[in-house]
Formats: sequence, structure tokens, C-alpha cells
Amino acid sequence: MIDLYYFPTPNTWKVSIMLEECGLPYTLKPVNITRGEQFEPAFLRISPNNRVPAIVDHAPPSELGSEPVSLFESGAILIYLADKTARFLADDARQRYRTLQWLQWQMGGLGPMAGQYNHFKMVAPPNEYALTRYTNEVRRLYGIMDSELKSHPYLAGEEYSIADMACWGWVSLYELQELDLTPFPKLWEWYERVAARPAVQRGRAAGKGLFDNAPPPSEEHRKRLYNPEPAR
Ligand SMILES: N[C@@H](CCC(=O)N[C@@H](CS)C(=O)NCC(=O)O)C(=O)O
Repeated sequence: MIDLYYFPTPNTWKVSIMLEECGLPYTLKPVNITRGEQFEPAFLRISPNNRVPAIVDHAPPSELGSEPVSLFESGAILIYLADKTARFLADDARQRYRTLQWLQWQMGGLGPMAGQYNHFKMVAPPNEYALTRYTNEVRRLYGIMDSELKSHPYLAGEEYSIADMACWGWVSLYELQELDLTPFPKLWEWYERVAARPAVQRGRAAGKGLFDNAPPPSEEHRKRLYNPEPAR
């Protein structure tokens, strides 16, 4: 059984989607990041960067011994699960690197840039410069995906992989983000192709409603989430 430390965000959906795709049983461990639960000492022992997702695998592959494996960073978690199940990351070295390249593109580019876009669009006081910068950057990244997807159905080629899972959750926010996808027809086709997978639908819906009755964040919670001070 795998524990998935969860808050409904694209970074966590990557992992719930992969767990669903692989048919691995998992338990959701809610971490309400709007209420500061990511700073609880027990969670920091698993995820010292105070971020979801994180996992604890209580039945790791035998070559890792019998101690549970605990991991943070969604990209590392996807690679771990792919290696554990031998799925969605090819054995063939060239194809493996091609997939990891797009996974890292998501981790270092699409995720952080779309995260900043969300912040300046939905959270921060009006800041035209920042909003324009991140809107243009997200559009540029969508253009890169659109162009890549002209020659093959999935980001790393012919096969659906962890690179698609990593990117899809971010693109799935397009309505909330008020981003127009019509200039990116190949990206849209890819989005719908991936969205049609039952495991993607289950992974995206996992934990829906889990935080519906949570009290709203206080000013202090918001400050800690959006403008935290350095850890000491
Ligand atoms: N690079 C990390 C990013 C994780 C991340 O930013 N998680 C956000 C939610 S999407 C979070 O937990 N934020 C809590 C905080 O900033 O304190 C990953 O991909 O796992």
C-alpha cells in the first residue's frame, strides 16, 4: 500500500493518475496546504521542502529492502513508480531519455511558470507586469507542446508516458486560468486524448471533496503559504 500525501493540485494529480494507471492501491493522506499542514513536523520528515505530493511506499521493490520508501518531488515519484511497475517509462535508453527530458521540462518549466501565472492571476494584488510576463511564458510553453505534438500523439513520441501525466494536470486548469487553447490545436487534441483515459479521470477526481468542509485559511496561513520566511 502506498500513502499519497495529497492536496488537489496538478503536482499531486500527476501521482494519483500514475497510481491509477498502474492499478497500485493507495491511501490519500490529506495535507491542507492552505491551513499550514505542510509545516507539521511529521509531514516535514517525509517532505522537508513542505510541499505536496509525497509518498510512502510500504511495500517497496525487494531490491530496496523492506524499509518503507519515502519520496517527495513529483518527478522523482513518477520515475520511482515507473521503475517499480516497469510502465510508462521505456526500457529502451533513447526513449527513456526522451521521456525524462519532457518530464524535466515540465518540472523546471511548465509547472513553475504556470504556478506563477496562477499566483498573479488569482492571488496577488494586481500586477500587470508579472501577469503579462507569466501569461506570455505559459503561452510560449503551450506553443512548444503544440509544435512537438504535430509529429506524434504524445509528448515523448508514440507512447503515452509519465511525461504526459506530468503535463496534463496543469493544462487541465485552462478554464479556471481563463487560457484560450484554440491557438494550440495539437495541444488540445492531446489534452482530450489523455483526458479520455479512465485512469486519468479517476486520478484527477481522487480526493474530490476531501477539503470541502475545511475552515478557510487565516491571514497568517495565507502569509505562510504565499510569503514564507526562511526556515531556521
Ligand atoms: N517541484 C515540486 C512542487 C510541489 C509544489 O509546489 N507543491 C505545492 C502545491 S502545487 C505545495 O505543496 N505548496 C505548499 C507550500 O508552498 O507551502 C513537485 O513537483 O513536487
